[in-house]
Amino acid sequence: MNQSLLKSNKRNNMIRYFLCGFIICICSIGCSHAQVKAPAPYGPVPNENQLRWQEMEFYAFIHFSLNTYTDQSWGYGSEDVNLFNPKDLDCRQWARICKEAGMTGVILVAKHHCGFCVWPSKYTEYSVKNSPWRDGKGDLVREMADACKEYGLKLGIYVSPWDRNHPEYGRPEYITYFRNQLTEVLTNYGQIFEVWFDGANGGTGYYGGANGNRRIDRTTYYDWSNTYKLIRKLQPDIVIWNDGGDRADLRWVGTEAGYVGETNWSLLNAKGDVPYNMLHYGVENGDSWVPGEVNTSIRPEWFYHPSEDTRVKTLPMLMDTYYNSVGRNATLLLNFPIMPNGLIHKNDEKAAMEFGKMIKETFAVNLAGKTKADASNVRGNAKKFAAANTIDSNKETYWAADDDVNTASLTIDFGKPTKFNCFLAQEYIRLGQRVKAFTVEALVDGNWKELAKATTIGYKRILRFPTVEATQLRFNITDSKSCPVISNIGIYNAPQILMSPSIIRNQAGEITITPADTESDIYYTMDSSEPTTNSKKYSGSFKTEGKVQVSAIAYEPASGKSSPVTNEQFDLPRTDWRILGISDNRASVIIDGNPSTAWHQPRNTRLPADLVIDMGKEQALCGFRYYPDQTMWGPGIITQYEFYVSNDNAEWKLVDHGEFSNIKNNPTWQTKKFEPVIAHYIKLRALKNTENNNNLGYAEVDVIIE
Ligand code: FUL
Repeated sequence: MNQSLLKSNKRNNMIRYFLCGFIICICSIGCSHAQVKAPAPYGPVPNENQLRWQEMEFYAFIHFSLNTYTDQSWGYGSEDVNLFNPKDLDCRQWARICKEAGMTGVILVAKHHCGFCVWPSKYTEYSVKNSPWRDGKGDLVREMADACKEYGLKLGIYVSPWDRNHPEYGRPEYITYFRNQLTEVLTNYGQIFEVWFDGANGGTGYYGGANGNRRIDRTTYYDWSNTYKLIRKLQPDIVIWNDGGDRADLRWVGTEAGYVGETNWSLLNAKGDVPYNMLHYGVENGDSWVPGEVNTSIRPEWFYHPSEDTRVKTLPMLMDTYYNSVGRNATLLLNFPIMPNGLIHKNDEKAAMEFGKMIKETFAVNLAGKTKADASNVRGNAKKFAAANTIDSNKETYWAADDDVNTASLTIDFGKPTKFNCFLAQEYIRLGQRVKAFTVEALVDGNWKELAKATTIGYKRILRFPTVEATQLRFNITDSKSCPVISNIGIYNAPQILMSPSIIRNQAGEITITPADTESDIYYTMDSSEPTTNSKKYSGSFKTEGKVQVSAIAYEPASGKSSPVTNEQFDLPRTDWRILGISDNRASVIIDGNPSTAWHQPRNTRLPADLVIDMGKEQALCGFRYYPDQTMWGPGIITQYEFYVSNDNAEWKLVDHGEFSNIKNNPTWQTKKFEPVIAHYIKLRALKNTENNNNLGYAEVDVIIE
C-alpha cells in the first residue's frame, strides 16, 4: 500500500468514525430529549378561566348609580329613581377611553348597595325602568355590552349582595330575588367574564320603608355554593370575585389603595378565615388557586364627586399602581366614576390616556428579545427546556431546571453595553407558582452588581431600578418550592417620568428640592428667572435667610428632557417659632415646612378653636397662609376663620376673617392678605370645617411678610 493510499484510508476511517460518533450523539440527544419529562405541576394550579382572566391584566370598573346624583358613596335605598337622568350618557365614550388606555374589559356596577338597578329588572320597581332616562326604556347593561362588543372589550358585572332597598333583605326570600337578578344579568347580555360581589353586607337601610338595621351572617346567608353553581351553569367561562362568604375564583387584596403585597402567592386555603395579611400576600402553602385582583379608583372615591375633579391620580401615581398590581402577580381593576351627565370627566380621560401610553411605551421593546440566554441548569440538558425559551416570545415554552434544583441562574448576554431599568419575569403558572426569592444582577465593567431583590413571581413580576448600562444580566432564583419553570423574561429601558420637583423650606430655613424620580438632576434659580440647565445645579439642602423665591426644574441627562418649573416663595424661616398652649409635641409638624405632615386638634376640641404661635420676635406681617391636611379621609379642613395678632400674647387684635372659598374642592394653599401690622404672636381661630364637626387639621401655617 503506497503512502497516499494509506493516508486516504486513514482519512476515510476517521471520517467514518467521526460520522458514526456524530450520528450516535445526535441520536442520544434526540432520544434523551424525547425522554426528558416536563416538570409535574407543583401545588394548586389555575383553571382555564383563571388563566384567561389573568392574561387580561388591566381592565376598568365603572361606578354610576343614584349616588352620582346625591354626592354619596353609599345610597340608603330610599333615593328617588327620578334622579337618574344622564342627558349625554354614552357608553361608547367609556369603552373608547378604556380601549385607548390599553384595557381589556369593563366591570359595570349593575346594582350598588342602594339596590337601584341600571337594567330594567323585572323583579323590582327600583330600576331605570322607572327613571326619566330614555323615558324609562333605557338599559345601561345593554348599552355597555354593545359598546364593549364594538370596542373588543370583555364585560363583567358587579351586583351588590347587600340591597338597602329590598324589603326582604336579611330573609330567605331575598336570596331568591338576588338569584333571579343574577340570572337576568348573566343570561341576557352575552358572555360575562367576571362577576363581582362586594363584601359590604348588612346594616341600616330603607328596606322597602321599614328603615331598620338588618344583620346577616356573611358565611351562611347567601348560600354561596348554590349561587356559584347557578352562575357557572349560566356562564361556564366566568370567574367569580367574592370578598365575603365562600372562597371564589379571585380574591380581594385587602386594600382599595392600589397595591398588593410584594410577596404575592396566588394561593389561599379553601376553608377558614382570611385575615388581611392573607388577602394581601396570599398563603404560601394554600390549598387553592385564588389569585389577587387590585381594585382602585382613578380618583379618591368610587362614585363621582365634583370636589374630586382636581384629585385625579397623576401619571407617577398610576404607574406605581401598575407596578404594584400587574407587576406583582395581580390584575388591575381601575375605576372610572361617571358624571351625572353620563360621561367620564376630561381629567380622568386625560389621566387614563397618559397612563395607557406610558405602559405601552415602557414595554414596547424587550431588550432580551435579540440576545443569548444561558442557564446554570437545564432540565435533562434538553433543548425543550432551555433558557432560550424565556426570550422566544412564546408563552407556552419555558425554561425548567431538574427536579432536585431549587436555585438556578439565567444569564442574558446583550453582546454589547445596553441600558435598562426594568426587569420582568413570568412563571409558567400552569405548573404552579414556585419561586420564593430571586435577585437581578448586571455585569458592569466586568463586575456583577446587584440591581434588585424580590420574593414571589407568579404570572408576572416587574421590578424597577435605576438605569444601568451593562453587557449581561443575571437572574438568580435563590429559593423555589420546586424546580423553577420560567416562561418569559423581559428587560426594558422605561422612559423616565419627569415630574416637577418639590421645594420645601424647613423650620431652620434650609431649602430642600426633591425630584419625583431618582435619576433627574435639579437646576434652580433664586432671582425669579426661569431655571435652565445653565442655572445652578442642586447638590443638597442649603440654608437661607429672610424672604426667598426658589424656581426649579428636574432634568434628565439621558433624554435631555426637562420637567415643568416649580416656583415656591418663602417668607420667614420659622426657626424661633413655637406653638403655644398645646402639650402634644407632634403639633410642631404644622411649622416644619413639610406639607405632607399634618396635626389635628384633640378629639374633645370645641369650636371655635385656636392655634397660637409665638414667632420668637416681632415681625412686619401682611398676611398668612394655611395648608390643610391632604390625606383622603377626614382631613378636618377649616372653612371659616379669624386671624389675630398680638405683641404680648394677652391683648389680641383681629386683622382678618372670612372663608377659605372652594377649599373643599381644591384643598390647596390658602393665602390671605391684610393691612401691614407688627406682631410677635399670631392666632388662627377655626370657626367651622367642611364636615361640620370638630375635626381640625393643619399641614402648615405660615405668614407673609412685607
Ligand atoms: C367597596 C364598596 O363598598 C364601594 O362602594 C365600591 O363599590 C368598591 C368597589 O367596593 O367596598
